[in-house]
Amino acid sequence: MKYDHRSIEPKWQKKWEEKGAFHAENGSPKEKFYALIEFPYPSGAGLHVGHPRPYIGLDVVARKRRLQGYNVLYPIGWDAFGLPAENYAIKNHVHPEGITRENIARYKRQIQSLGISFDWSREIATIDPEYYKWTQWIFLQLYKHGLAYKKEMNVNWCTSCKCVLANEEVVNGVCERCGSEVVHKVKSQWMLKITEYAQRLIDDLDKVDYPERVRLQQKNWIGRSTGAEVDFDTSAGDKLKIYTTRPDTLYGATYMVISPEHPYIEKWADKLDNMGEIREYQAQAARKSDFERTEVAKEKTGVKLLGVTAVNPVNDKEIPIFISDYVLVSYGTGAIMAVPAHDDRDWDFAKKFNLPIIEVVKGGEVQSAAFTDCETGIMVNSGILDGLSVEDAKVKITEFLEEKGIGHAKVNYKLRDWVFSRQRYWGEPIPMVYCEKCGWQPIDESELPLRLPQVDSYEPTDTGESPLAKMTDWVNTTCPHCGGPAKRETDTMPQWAGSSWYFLRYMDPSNDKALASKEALEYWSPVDWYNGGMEHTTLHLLYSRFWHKFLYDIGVVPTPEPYGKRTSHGMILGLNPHNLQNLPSSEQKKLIEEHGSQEKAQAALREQFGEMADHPIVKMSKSLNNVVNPDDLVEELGADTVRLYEMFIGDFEKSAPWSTAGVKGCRRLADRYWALQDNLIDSEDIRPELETSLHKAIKKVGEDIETLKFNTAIATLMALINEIGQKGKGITRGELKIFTLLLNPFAPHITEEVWEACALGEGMACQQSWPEYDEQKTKDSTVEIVVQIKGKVRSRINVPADISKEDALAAAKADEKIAAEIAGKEIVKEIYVPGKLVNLVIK
Ligand code: ANZ
Ligand code: ZN
Repeated sequence: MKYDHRSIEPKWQKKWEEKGAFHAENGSPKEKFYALIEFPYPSGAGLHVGHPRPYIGLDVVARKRRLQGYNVLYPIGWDAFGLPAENYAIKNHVHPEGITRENIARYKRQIQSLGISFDWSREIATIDPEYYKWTQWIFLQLYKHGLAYKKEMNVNWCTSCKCVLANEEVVNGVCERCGSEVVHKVKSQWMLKITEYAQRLIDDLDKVDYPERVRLQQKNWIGRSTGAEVDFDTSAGDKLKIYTTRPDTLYGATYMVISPEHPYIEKWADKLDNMGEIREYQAQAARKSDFERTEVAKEKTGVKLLGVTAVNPVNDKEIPIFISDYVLVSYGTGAIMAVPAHDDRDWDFAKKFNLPIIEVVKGGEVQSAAFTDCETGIMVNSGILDGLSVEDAKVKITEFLEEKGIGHAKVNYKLRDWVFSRQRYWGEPIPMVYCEKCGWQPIDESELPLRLPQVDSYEPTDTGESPLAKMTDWVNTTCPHCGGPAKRETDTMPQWAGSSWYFLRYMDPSNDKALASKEALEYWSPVDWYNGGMEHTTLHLLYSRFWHKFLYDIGVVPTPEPYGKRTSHGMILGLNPHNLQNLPSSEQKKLIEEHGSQEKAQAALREQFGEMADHPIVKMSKSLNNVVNPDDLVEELGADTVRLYEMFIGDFEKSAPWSTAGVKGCRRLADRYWALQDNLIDSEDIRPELETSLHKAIKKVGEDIETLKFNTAIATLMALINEIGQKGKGITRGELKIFTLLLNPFAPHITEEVWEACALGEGMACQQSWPEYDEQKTKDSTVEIVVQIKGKVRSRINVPADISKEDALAAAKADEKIAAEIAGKEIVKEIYVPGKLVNLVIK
């Protein structure tokens, strides 16, 4: 019989769906297991082979858990609002919903063709009004609990998306999405108080099983620091409050810096003699990103305030105040005391503006460089702190400041509140209205969902108004509070809104009374295993933990954390078509000839295509035209082969380059497995010669799946099939059963077909039990021992593991090579190390 994946795969996909094989059951008495992948954003480019890697990985886990008797929930849906669809719609004059639905249909067909055991009966899309009703409902609860507020803000503005970005969406000063320049703009924005949860978001990382790198990234992003706030007197009469992590260095503070946006500048305007210069500097700073402004290496700039000075409270010295862009308005108090001897930026600034540098911690050469590695030194030039360790000095100075009423200990976080407004069309409407009399008012919950109206044009505007602002019929409404005229909010929610709670909806996807029923939430929470990309660590993963904690606080969800365990997959990479070694050999030759050498040819490519050309292997992307679409491979070699390869390609947690030759190698495993049917022995027995290998394989494959070592699990199955082949005597039904079940999570279609064709048991393979192993039987019954003569290895022999010393020595001497060497010689010493070696000393 021929292995015809083209008929087998659709056949089983249909059967599974008909039988509801992967439908999770709410409230089943079975133990539950909730596996989650980050639901896809259905982009216009369709699925490439990198996308399904995490879906297949957790599918292997989910399928194994079902075989182990769990009630498994493994759902999927669509994160379907967002800019790319909207931008495409603008360009092509179509509606974003239409093209999003088309993209969803294509993604769905592609994912289904891979036989992933998703429970399709629970499919959701964030753009469905029945779904976003609850996204809006959560927003209203946040508002009612004081966690959503509107504020005039200096925000990040992407010049190309024409839209506000959250801090997390600005990467190295450019838009995370499109790579364009990000500038600052003052706008009134809806904000969510994630900062109120900063400490709990750190603390509760101890409650969950996350990879260390994820935990660290979240902690660093939240950026807790401890220090003090100190008030400095100024000649203007106002106290200038600063935040410092090093109050111990107060005696070394020789000047102060306030951020160019600090409110005192306006307040002091009539006292300052150089307002013109200051205003010019403010304008210059506004054009820079925070990233640019705080870069250590950057040339320091600033303007000294003429007319207002400050006083260092510990020594009553008069010190100047500057404005400089390296101090951010959004962190701490927007003002610092500068300690040039022990801070790099302050040092650079002091050198440039010729300010005194006073050493206060012993150990550096502070006139030639800042001595910053000084957390453990001894204080000098510091009055009451002299001679103390830094640690003790921190305590003492804080006490001193508190006694004097001019300062106190303070914890600070880098985390900022979450900018939640987007001036775009394709998102959830924010369910708020503005009344001249009553201010911002939430709409009544009974009016949810607040549907996104149809508009004629989605063009974003340079003024920063959402396209919805033009829909006067929709915008004009009545105030829920006084009944007078009011206007709807025209900004929409960011793409991160719908994904902040979607895993809850899967638990009870068609509930119209609540986001999910209490029973469903009790039964399924928390997600047991969540796999997703590292790029979401400080975005989605943090946002959704925040929303979940809030929902926990108001009694909606039963657990403080949404996800018990998090893992992260590596990316699948493609060949860089701009790298010399990936060019067709004729072109390579031509280029090398033209430029004189391989290096020069590559340099020319770099010249043309940029730095990136030097990397032979890069992220798959449409622009590089190195994207591999799984559809052709599924058609040609089968979904099972593609699945096997995706799992075999390398360590799941690391990135790996795609290789089409590698896919074919995995097809061979499928072919050899298929061929086992030809030599089926009609016996349920496990033959002794295969027993150890089978038990070992059950153990290894099972453990490897749990630790995401899918590649070595498959390698084990490959080795086992080799061994079966070598023994050359076919396979018993009992043995084939075990092999089939071990292979099933990886290659579900072919294993179902073999299960059925060979009548290996009642029902489908996916309904069986995961095979069990006997620890005793995983131990080799024979061991290989080394035979040495005078300490040199001369041969290796196989002996029973429990062999006696006499028998081992006899077996060694009987070995052909050894027998020849010892013939006619006298053996003066015989050593046996059990299970390891025999050493014969001869004369
Ligand atoms: C005096 C000092 C002495 C400082 C010293 C550092 C070293 P982290 O640790 O990241 O929380 N700072 C405070 N507010 C700032 C702002 N709005 N913009 C830029 N820098 C600001 O950083 C806290 C330190 O960064 C503070 O401690 C302050 O400089 C500076 F040897 O105060 B330090
Ligand atoms: Zn009103």
